[in-house]
Amino acid sequence: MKTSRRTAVTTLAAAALAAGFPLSALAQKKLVLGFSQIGAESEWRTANTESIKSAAAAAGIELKFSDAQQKQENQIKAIRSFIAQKVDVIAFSPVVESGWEPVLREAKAAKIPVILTDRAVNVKDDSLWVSFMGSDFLEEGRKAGRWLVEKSKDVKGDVHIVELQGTVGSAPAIDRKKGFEEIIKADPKFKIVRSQTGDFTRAKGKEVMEAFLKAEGKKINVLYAHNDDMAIGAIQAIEEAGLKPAKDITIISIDAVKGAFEAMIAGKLNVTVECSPLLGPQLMSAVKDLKAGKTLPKRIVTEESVFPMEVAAKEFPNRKY
Ligand code: GYE
Repeated sequence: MKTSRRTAVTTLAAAALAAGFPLSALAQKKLVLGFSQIGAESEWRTANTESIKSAAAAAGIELKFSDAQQKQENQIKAIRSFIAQKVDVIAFSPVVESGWEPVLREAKAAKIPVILTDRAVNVKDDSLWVSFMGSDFLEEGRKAGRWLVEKSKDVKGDVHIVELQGTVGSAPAIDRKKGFEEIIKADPKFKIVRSQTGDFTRAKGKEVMEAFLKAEGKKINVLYAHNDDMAIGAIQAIEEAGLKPAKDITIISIDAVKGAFEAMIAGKLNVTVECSPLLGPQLMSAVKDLKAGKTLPKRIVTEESVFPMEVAAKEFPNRKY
């Protein structure tokens, strides 16, 4: 005979009572969320981690948090350990897009729902994850491109652009490049003369910008950095080369972290495209909805704006990350 859900619950309650557990303990059984974070490569990431930890605490969800130090293999290990611990829900921010099928299939076989936060995966079978919440990176790249097109509308000659890409193979690096190129290709005066990864960090951003400056020198008109941290590192390299950031070289970046606002207020960064890391509250309500039997939307997109340096001082007090 099939046991109905009600009978099963009553039996569980009876067992709990017999074992000396107060019933309230059962009712209060905490939801457990396993979260695999990429690392701590940027100001954005630190704010994202903080948002997830504080939202879990506020929602009364037990968080098993694991830092992968930018390595996919560590993320896979963490997800396997969450499966072994039978957590209720797994969420993770995938460092790169590819290579997730096997571990996602293991989670599915264990009937543990997986939510993607921040970055997407590239898998053929979409049933391997239930929802993806985060920004539209393609649109962020387009916004950066549109700002540049508008800013350069009176420029007649070539506009030489150097690009600092994010982590190779990551969704934001792929899409921010694509979205930007899609817009600037409408006018052949825009030329990307160098493009290399700075791995989303300040140190790498500085190092690669030094190399760009050595190779191209004063030919560089624009720097497009896939995140603020790399732009901030590059600003140092530009100053050390005796040039004026935001004047001799126009600088565009993405994230809109506080460090970018400080750089804009100091007159060293021209514009930042917003990408919000504050995904914690949204993630916790999704976890609760899932456990209440609700179906989540497959895609939850974060709303964001563009902040040019002219509005930086006014906006700064409102910034939460
Ligand atoms: O832009 C960058 C971080 O995935 C959106 O990762 C995120 C990116 C963010 O390291 O600063």
